[in-house]
Amino acid sequence: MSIAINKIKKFENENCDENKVFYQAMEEVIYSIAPLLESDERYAKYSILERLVVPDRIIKFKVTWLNDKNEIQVNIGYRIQFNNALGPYKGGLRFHPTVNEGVLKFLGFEQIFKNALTGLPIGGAKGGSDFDPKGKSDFEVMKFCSSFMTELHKYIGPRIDIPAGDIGVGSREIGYLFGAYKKITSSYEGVLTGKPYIFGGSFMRPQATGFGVVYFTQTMLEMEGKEPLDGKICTVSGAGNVAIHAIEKLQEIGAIVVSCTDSKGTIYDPRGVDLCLLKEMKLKNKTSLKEYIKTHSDAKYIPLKEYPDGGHAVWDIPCYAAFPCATQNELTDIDAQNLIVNGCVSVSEGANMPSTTKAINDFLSHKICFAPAKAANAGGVVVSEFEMSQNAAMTKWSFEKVDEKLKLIMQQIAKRVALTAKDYGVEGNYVDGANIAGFKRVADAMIAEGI
Ligand code: NDP
Ligand code: 2IT
Repeated sequence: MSIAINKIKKFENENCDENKVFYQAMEEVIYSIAPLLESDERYAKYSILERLVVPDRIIKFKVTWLNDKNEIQVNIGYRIQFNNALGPYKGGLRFHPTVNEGVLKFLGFEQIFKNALTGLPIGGAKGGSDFDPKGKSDFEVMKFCSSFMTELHKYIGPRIDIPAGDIGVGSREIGYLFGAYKKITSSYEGVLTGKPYIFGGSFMRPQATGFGVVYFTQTMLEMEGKEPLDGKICTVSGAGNVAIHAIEKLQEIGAIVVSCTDSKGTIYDPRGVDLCLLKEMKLKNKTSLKEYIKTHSDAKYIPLKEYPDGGHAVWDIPCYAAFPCATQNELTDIDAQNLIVNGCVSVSEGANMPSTTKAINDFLSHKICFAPAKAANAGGVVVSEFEMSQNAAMTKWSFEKVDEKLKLIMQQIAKRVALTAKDYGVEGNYVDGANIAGFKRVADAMIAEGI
């Protein structure tokens, strides 16, 4: 442990406000891999940790675009290419006003280990902009994407770096980004994943992360000797791509999902969330969740600000399994305590790092089955890699084939994580299992590739 603590101290100056989430992600990995660093001196000899925590490059650029009133707007764009030891840089783009270098460093760092856990040949990256697609017209989003790509295209390529979606970036944005790339480079190639199906997208990419987190949870519960999800009450946060498809798969297997959230509040529907309505509201019309109760009088809408104790209403709902699928640090230690007291058995992270460090420690010390993001939400990037394969071979796989392969990989990740935890004396701790297994794969490739 002493080696790991020294490493943390060395990076303490990274802990300025903007870097807090990056530091949080880094600290978790360093603590988890301490036994590995102490048992195998190669990692110190080759300075693997020092090399891993610094991105290969941070690309930062200005994005100027015209709004519908013909006024010039300025945003900042980023691509952080973190590590390509295992394959070309791969990871999403986030368009959200909270995006800054620290947030993207945390997401890019996590992506390295997530991608390693898939067993597929993909490195880690993340990018995005502080641009807020909310309230923008379709033409404004199109103009922004086109300007963003004017700069980004210089740094990406199907064998170099392949961006995809994340918060605020779905198939519409990927479509506009692809169109701009094609126009600038005169080249039709699989440089982005998450494309609409009609021109190079894969079946099931929209569903992949949400379905994957459920497949992972099913395997984890079975391995841990817990009852399966059918007939059980589940809570989900978020109402975006990941949340909606997690709800869809949970309902399909017979679970009763009683919640969803957006940035303004929570819906609690004890009869089970009306998925058709949710899709209509969020995927088509982008309306507030508040509208849900207009047609569902049994459901309750709890505005975010009205929840008094610093916790989040969604984690105070009694459930068998919880699925945080909105954003980072949305589940605090207060929420963890509420879940534990209410008898929750399993927590699976669909979002990236939705649980705070304290919350994770509470779950682990109470023997809650806890599926960490970098393992549980890998389904999205897995199907992204399938999309790359299909594009490279100029072919299309069926929905069933993609689903079957996704399920298999999610089961394999869960088993690899559980086995690694056991091998390192921390049986049942999927956080340490995921960090050690992911780190080992990247680190061994880095050693083999030299400096
Ligand atoms: P979407 O943009 O589709 O949806 C995001 C959802 O989270 C919305 O309901 C949004 O509410 C809510 N949300 C966003 N920011 C906040 C915030 N600061 N506080 C409260 N709620 C918030 O994104 P995705 O569903 O794609 O992504 C959700 C999470 O899953 C993210 O952590 C992402 O990194 C992660 N992820 C996504 C993958 C993918 O394939 N898309 C793959 C793996 C992980 P509102 O609409 O009100 O803003
Ligand atoms: O966090 C993630 O894994 C993603 N946003 C998806 C990345 C990808 O390349 O599909």
